[in-house]
Amino acid sequence: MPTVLITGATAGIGEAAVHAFADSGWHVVATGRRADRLAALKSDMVHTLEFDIRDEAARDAALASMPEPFAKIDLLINNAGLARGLEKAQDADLDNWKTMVDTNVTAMMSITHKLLPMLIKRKGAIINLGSVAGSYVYPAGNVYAGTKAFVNHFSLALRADLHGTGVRVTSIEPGMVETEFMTVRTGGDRDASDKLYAGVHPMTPEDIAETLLWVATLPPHLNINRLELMPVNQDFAGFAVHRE
Ligand code: NDP
Ligand code: 8X3
Repeated sequence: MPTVLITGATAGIGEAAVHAFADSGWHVVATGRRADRLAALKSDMVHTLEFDIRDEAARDAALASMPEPFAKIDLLINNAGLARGLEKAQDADLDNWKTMVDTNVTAMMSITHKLLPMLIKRKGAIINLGSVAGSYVYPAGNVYAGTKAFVNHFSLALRADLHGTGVRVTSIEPGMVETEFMTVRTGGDRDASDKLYAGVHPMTPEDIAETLLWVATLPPHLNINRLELMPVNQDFAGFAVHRE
């Protein structure tokens, strides 16, 4: 069976994806920082690697330690990512901006660069977690939206470069999925998270995991380029007009 490496596997979409792929017989390499969460995922089908995705030396040491059959990656799911802060640009914390760029952009492209030779050799696949925020902006989305626009577009650019190699590339671009996303964004405010999702009937991490598995198991001649998903109760309309 093939092997998938899933970044950000300790919560939300990544964690649900670990279960979906392992339950379908895939070998899974699950990565993240929280050791206790990783320990809970470990099984015959799931090998875990603990590292901060921004730390290239730690990442490379972890990747070099992988036993067979986990060492040969067929599918990279770039899922690790976060939003920090809900302030408008003029009030935002620059450190939050840097954390988002370092994680969502720099670390994501770096692990992709690292694994590309293996993925090409194995005619594998890459699935990136972009976002609707990368296509439709909203107030206080600022740098998070910018990083996800990068992910959405980098996926298309990768696809162009990998044309002819047999490597498939997909950008998955969800709207609201109830995970730890909002709790992380607000620095631990569970109430804010509960309020955001209340009455929305948001998508679940399992909805997205099922989509990831579906994309990954399509016949090898078929490439989903990009896929945008939203809860029915979320919408992308709404140009703001300021009247003087
Ligand atoms: P969660 O906060 O629930 O999970 C985020 C995961 O990313 C965790 O496993 C976390 O692991 C990992 N992560 C964050 N920073 C680092 C780091 N520096 N090093 C290693 N791992 C890291 O969020 P979601 O499941 O919602 O988000 C997953 C992806 O989906 C993100 O890229 C997000 O932008 C995207 N997305 C989310 C949407 C949503 O509405 N929830 C919608 C659209 C896209 P740990 O803390 O253990 O390191
Ligand atoms: C997060 C999606 O709609 O909450 O990437 O901004 S949304």
